[in-house]
Amino acid sequence: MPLDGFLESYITPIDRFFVRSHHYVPTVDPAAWRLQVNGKVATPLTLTMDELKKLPRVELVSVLECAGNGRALYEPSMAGLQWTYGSIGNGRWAGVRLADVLKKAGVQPGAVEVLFDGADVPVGKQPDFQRGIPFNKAMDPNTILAYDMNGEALPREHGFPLRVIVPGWAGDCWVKWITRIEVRDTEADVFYMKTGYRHPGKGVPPGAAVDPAQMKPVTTLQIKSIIASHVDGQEIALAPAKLRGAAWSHESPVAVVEVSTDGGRQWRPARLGKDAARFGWRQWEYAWTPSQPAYFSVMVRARNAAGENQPFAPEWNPSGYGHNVVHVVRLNATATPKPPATPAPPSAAEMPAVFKQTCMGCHGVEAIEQQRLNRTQWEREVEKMQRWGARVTPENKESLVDYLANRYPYRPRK
Ligand SMILES: Nc1nc2c(c(=O)[nH]1)N[C@H]1C(S)=C(S)[C@@H](COP(=O)(O)O)O[C@H]1N2
Ligand SMILES: [Mo]
Repeated sequence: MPLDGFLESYITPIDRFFVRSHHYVPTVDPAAWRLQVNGKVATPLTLTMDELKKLPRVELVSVLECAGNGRALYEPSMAGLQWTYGSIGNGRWAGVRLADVLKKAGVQPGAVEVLFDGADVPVGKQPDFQRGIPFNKAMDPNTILAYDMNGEALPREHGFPLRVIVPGWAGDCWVKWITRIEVRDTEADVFYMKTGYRHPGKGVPPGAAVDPAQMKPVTTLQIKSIIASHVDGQEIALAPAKLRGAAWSHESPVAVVEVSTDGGRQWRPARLGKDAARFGWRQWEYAWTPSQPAYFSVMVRARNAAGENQPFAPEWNPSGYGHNVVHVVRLNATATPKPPATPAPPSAAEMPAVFKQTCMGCHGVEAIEQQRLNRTQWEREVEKMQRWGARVTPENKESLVDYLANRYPYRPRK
């Protein structure tokens, strides 16, 4: 979602909503679709959509944000989609309470986790996308199985016919296309719980390798805010300006949004938008006139009802999750502002055959172009892809790593 998506409307329209799918988007035949509920339950269930829709309908607004939103802002860089600000949207979701479905199946004592599996099929030897949440969060009345998004049937890309909505928690556990719900008395030993989407729960030395066993699954979002009306380095006139953006939190709603136009010395409250929902984002605005021709560091920070603030320095973690550093845009106030430069369109990449054959069968070139990896990191990625089924021969491996390291070298974010 481009920056203006934070400003245009309170609810993010479907055509602007980011999509993140690890595998191909499956086509589910609604007539043949069933939802299985099994594991530690008294009565395993197989439900049709009509049966599911007999349960009470609930509706709520919630931000959906990828845990990796802001990954591109970490240094040193790491592999993974180089999201800056846009892997987020504010949706209106409707469906049934997960708790109602679980109660219907009758949960047995000792349940600790509820695991979701979707209809998407992994490419090659990639691990299946299965992700769970603790049993308590599953029983929360705001955790829902949604069949509608923004007042229409859930679109294919967003999980048709059914996905999990876990308000306040990162996108990775909002499993799409769900076909099976498993109540468990142990934590599932699946890749996306034991290896993927784990966080050390504290800052670690930048660039450090951390054993996945020492990390915990990603859970809630972070208190966060963004300036969306202006971009870093922009020239502005010596005239009244309106700074605008959005702020969001997790289970505790946004309480205050503050703006500084002098590099963080003084902070003043922004005006909050009228639209609000416990798990939704809050739009904000702040009127400001630059006092003189100068280079201003404009910042925004939010605080939630629980008193949590945003940090000023990043807390680096191996997969680049949970980036919520105070957002700074530097604005050059001048009597003769130039409009922001439009970026040159990307040039069509020339691809050697080995690259096309081994990489492009599963994903597009964009997944590669955006990375900021050094040679060692590229080598590690190629080895990961080999484990995931990419056909890389020993002779090909070297030329592939050479090509990637030379054609797509590490570059700092400016
Ligand atoms: N079955 C399935 N569910 C999934 C995923 C996936 O790859 N497969 N991706 C997850 C991730 S990482 C995110 S951030 C959100 C993105 O949801 P969206 O594509 O509707 O924006 O879906 C989650 N649910
Ligand atoms: Mo994600």
